[in-house]
Amino acid sequence: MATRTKNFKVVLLGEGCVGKTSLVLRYCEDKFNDKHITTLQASFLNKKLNVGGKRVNLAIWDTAGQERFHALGPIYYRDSNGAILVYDITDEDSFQKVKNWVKELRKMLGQDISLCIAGNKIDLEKSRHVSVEEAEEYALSVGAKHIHTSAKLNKGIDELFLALTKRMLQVSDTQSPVQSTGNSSGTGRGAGRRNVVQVVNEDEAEQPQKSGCCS
Ligand code: G3D
Ligand code: MG
Repeated sequence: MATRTKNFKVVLLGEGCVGKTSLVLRYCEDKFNDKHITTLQASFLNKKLNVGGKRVNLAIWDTAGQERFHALGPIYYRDSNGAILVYDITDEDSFQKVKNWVKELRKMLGQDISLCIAGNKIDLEKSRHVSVEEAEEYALSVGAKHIHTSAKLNKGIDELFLALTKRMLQVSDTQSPVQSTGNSSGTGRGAGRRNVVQVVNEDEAEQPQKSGCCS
């Protein structure tokens, strides 16, 4: 049983337009600026990896923009083993949002959830508005790993998911075998297939959908 695949649920959280979907698509499908799904649903992609001889299957959950309507609740992140909190290094507000998400996750899920903070869009370094020192100090203070990424240039993304996976493995090693298999509802299906799950209330789904993201 020691070689059994570990299934982990990972959620991406952060303000709209910081690059969450781009990071997931780059990591799982090596694509950038692909057409995103535009329904008010969340989806997850599976990614298999091998860490120090351990087989891991990540179910990586991405929102479809509910965060823009403040319509993303515990139903999205419940049962998560790990979370990636994404901000845009050119947008100070998006970094403040990360702090709110960390507070909420710690309150709802405690220390069992592993956290990584991604400072995305480092290809736009000249327009940086969040200081590296502040971001790294903050991450350290909440027990999260901080990593700089660019979905555009494919920088830091493997490192980001690997760092999170190592942390989740550490946590699962200290738990009982039953708990260590992680969430089962979001994992174990065909790799590479997009899995779509309704996670918002019907009245929220009535709200208008912006077609472009950041304009
Ligand atoms: P979200 O899922 O967090 O809402 P998206 O964010 O992945 O939809 O990305 C929002 C916009 O940021 C997209 O631009 C996307 O191309 C851009 N983006 C994502 N990652 C990077 C990055 O690393 N560098 C740069 N320069 N841009 C990035 P559009 O124009 O399609 O809205
Ligand atoms: Mg998105």
